[in-house]
Amino acid sequence: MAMAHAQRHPRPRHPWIALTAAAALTAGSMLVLAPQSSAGASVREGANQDVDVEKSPGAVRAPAGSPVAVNGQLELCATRLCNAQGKAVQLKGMSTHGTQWYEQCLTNGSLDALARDWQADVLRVSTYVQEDGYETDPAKFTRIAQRVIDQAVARGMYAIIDWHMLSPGDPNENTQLAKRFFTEMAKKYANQPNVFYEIANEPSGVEWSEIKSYAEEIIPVIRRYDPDGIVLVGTRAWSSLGVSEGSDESEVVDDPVDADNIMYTFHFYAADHDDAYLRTLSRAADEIPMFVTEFGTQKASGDGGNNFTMSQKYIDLMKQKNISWTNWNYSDDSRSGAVFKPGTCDGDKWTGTGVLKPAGVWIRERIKA
Ligand code: IDC
Repeated sequence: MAMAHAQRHPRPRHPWIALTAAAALTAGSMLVLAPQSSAGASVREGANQDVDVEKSPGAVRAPAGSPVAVNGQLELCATRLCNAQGKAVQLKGMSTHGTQWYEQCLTNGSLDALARDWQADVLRVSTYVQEDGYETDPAKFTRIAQRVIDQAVARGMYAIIDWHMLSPGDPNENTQLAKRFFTEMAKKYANQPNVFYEIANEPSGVEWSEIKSYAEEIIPVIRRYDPDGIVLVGTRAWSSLGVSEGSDESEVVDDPVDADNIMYTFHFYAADHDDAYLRTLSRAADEIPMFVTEFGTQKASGDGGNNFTMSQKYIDLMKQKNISWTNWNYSDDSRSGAVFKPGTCDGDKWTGTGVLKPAGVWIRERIKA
């Protein structure tokens, strides 16, 4: 699948993109040839072949020049996300909407647009647990998530496997389902360097200690099959690091999850979440690894007017501190935060700005930047 896809790519613009990731990993002197500033956004347009990417115990294929070919298996170095060469990277991309509602927005065409036109490094695939999601048909929603993740993998993007628990807000209410889901995911993706496991989208109404114990129950389930996959842990009060329930990052900093190679998530909606939230994220990122797996330029409803001024402050902070991010969401839902104009997902035109709402135009520019 990756091969077939890659053959449609244009000829390399730069001779050095033929450098394979495997060669890059072994030939230190050649590393200077590869762009090091971001997750490889500037090289992927030229991809025209697959290359080997190391992932213990073997190697997998990824399109040359793609984010995964350039950066390989990621890992944590202190509080930063680093690539296989030990260099800090910032991944930027989009989150899907709930796949129970907007699977039709996740096609070969739309994912080509995300990888090539938007030049995204990462796709977050949101499997809701409730609201007609996973709990109604685990096999079906596992199949959908794997189908979409496989398409991201074929394009050399990273993928976040998002267990989109939202209501009820206690992740422990879904522990058995979560174990089933993540066992199947970790088994399937154990040899892929592409995936992150996001084990709890947005806990709410529950103490950090409860989230932490949930994480310490789920992480070994994943690690049994995928020992070096990075796990993303939601934080208290809709992944606000506690701020939306009157707390702050100190509860996590003082009592971190007992596991390696994990990051914590922070979500914000810029028209609601102002400088107090921004400062919390900034402080936290100096102490613990942070990944913004969801944000919007509008209100927390995902709708209403965009606050691009506040959004830019977050974008600047995240760039400065190498905080990776995925924006909510890659669908044509009528709300302002869904990037496509309504009806787009019924057609086959995905590229450019004509199909986008204002938030989509704005976020595409920032992913491409
Ligand atoms: C919203 C969706 C909307 C859906 C609602 C409830 O846009 O269509 O009806 O969820 O499922 C979050 C959540 C995310 C929300 C989003 C916007 O993680 O599921 O999506 N949001 O409200 N946290 C803060 C905002």
